[in-house]
Amino acid sequence: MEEKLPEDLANLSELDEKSLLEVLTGRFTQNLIYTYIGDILVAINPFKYLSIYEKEVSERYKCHEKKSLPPHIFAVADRAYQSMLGRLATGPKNQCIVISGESGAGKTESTKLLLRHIMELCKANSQLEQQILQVNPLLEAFGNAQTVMNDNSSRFGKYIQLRFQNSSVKGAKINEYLLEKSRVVHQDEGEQNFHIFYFMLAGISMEDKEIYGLLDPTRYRYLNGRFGQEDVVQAWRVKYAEVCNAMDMVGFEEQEKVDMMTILAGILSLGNITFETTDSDALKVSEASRGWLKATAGQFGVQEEDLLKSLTCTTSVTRGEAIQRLHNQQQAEDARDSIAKVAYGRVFGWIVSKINELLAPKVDCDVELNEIGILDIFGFENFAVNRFEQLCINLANEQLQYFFNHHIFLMEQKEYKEEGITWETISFKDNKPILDLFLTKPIGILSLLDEQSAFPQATDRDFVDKLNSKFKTAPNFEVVRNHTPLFTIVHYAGKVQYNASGFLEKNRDTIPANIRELFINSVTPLLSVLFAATISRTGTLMPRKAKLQVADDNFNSTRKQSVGAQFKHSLAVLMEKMFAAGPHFVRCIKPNRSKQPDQLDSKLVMDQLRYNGLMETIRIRRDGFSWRPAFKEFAERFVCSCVSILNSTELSGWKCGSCRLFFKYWHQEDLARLLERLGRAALVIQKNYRARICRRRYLSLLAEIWRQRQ
Ligand code: AOV
Ligand code: MG
Repeated sequence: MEEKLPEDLANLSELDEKSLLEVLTGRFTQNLIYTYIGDILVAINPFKYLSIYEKEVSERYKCHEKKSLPPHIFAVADRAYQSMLGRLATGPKNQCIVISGESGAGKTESTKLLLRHIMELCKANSQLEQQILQVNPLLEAFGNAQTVMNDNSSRFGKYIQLRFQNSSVKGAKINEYLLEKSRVVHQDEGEQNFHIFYFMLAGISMEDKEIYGLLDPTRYRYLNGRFGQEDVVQAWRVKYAEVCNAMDMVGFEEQEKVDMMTILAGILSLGNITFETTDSDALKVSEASRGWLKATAGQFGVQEEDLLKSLTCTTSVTRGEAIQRLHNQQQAEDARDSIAKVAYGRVFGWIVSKINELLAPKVDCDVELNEIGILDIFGFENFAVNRFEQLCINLANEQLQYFFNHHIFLMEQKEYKEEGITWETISFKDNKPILDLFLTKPIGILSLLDEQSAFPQATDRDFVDKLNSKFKTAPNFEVVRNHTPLFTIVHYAGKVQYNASGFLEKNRDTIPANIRELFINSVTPLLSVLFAATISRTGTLMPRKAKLQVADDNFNSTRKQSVGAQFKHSLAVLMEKMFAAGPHFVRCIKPNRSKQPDQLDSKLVMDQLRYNGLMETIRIRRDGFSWRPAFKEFAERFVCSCVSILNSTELSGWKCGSCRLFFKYWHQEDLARLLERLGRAALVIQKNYRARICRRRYLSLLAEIWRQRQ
């Protein structure tokens, strides 16, 4: 017989790290990857298929009582959905599900399961449901890639908002954050470019290959990774068919798909263009890559001379006069890579905006829509070399950890204090100082980076020197003495050393001035649209006049926002939205670094439990009160003097403050069930109560109903 291990860590009688780890390990070895801490779900990545996601399972988790079934990701979806419908409590209607965990911990898989279950719950009309479910494979193909930490690593962050009218889904909207464009032109050892390139090369028919001008995959400089193994290629082939299918389902037009693939082919050819200097020191495209230049021009639908010009010289306009400056070899290579990055970034942004257009709710504008948002970002990263992208990714993770801390520890304990509830304060690792280190004005890391980025002559070294002098005594910053511009930040999830080479350039994200002209004149319809219009961060395609802020537009560099500033802004907007919603938390844990099933590395898991603050979370869920309705809110829902109604039930363990009640997380469900059972009787009572019927009679009626229920 297998030992029955607790499903809810908040019920642990003995609470220490050792017993916590024992329970989780014990459950993991029995393939029980989900465990609750009260209303929070802990999920350990199994790295293998488990038969716990079948249709029958998802049926059981519909409108169920949490206690009646084992912990499950579907239960989180169910709870978010019921909360949105106001069935559990009268909190905010909009909900957000926040999934956190380091790279490879299982966030994206969890997101897909949540989405799937929510679609089941709302019995979506089949076409819209299919469209919404197809969004993920599409975005993953273009926005995910193999890294050393995760074979399907999200290289962008996304917030999926499902929009509902009452109980039925009406549409969806995606916000995307900071695609790691640099991956298009460079991948570290053991990593790959975005999936779509491999899928396309493996899956495309011979005929289409010719049409798009694609050659053997091994010939492309921009592509890392082995192509030989037939099983891998076969899997990519299947994926390519899936992507094509997803595009059809979501509603992309044939021409748009063709254009998209042609642009991708163009990016690959572009990467093969190399340069050399002639004896007379002039720069030219190397003999061997003349063919690639021609191919690229064809694929991008532009004139070969124009393409050549934008690679080999810069045109700047000073007082109405166009001045041309020839590039050196390095500058030409940088120009080539910037074109590839900007083109890919635009295609990705366009896909998102197109999805948003196609999935926008088709309802009258005065109809009230409620929302469930699911946040799936790139997890915390610590590679051998950490660059600007890792800095932004880790900042986003700090922000999420702060959101968690704020909800779980700060808000809750503040209310105990305000309302005079006897409470022994639970301390937690507050990461606010790290957030401040990044975000405060005028001397946070991002502001200093912007300041340096504004000086054309400043170098990455200057930036690090500035950091060193400003933050040498800051608690979460460590100076690194080295020839390379390095610095270390002690994040909530561990120390990360950053290499600042390229920070200024990436933060400015400039593109050669004549690139836009080049692409606007492209005969490929999609390319000219991408560069004639601007895709806003919110995902809609807008005319340039209505332009908000877009990372890679640098036609007017003085007014353009830096990548860092923009990211900071979009995080702030996201947080505002999330703070206004009812939160649900899923904490993903990675069991081992080698992506193996049935292996749990105790130290690795313990580290994650610690930095996630899970011990403290258990304590607060065990001893604390996670549901704290104000008297009015409670009375409106349960219609009466709160205390007398509660006394007439057999609920125990709740407390009464000066203007709100304090409940354990399970009380919410008990009361919701009671309310439901009251059914019609409650309606009668409610009416009578409003008619100021004798209160005593009302109470006895209620007590009667409660007794019957037992
Ligand atoms: P992540 O989203 O948290 O990393 P993923 O969700 O991509 O991590 O999970 C990584 C891999 O773990 C997946 O590709 C699956 O092979 C496996 N996996 C995760 N969850 C499950 C599950 N419930 N059942 C079976 N296999 C699972 V990153 O995006 O890198 O931060 O940026
Ligand atoms: Mg992911």
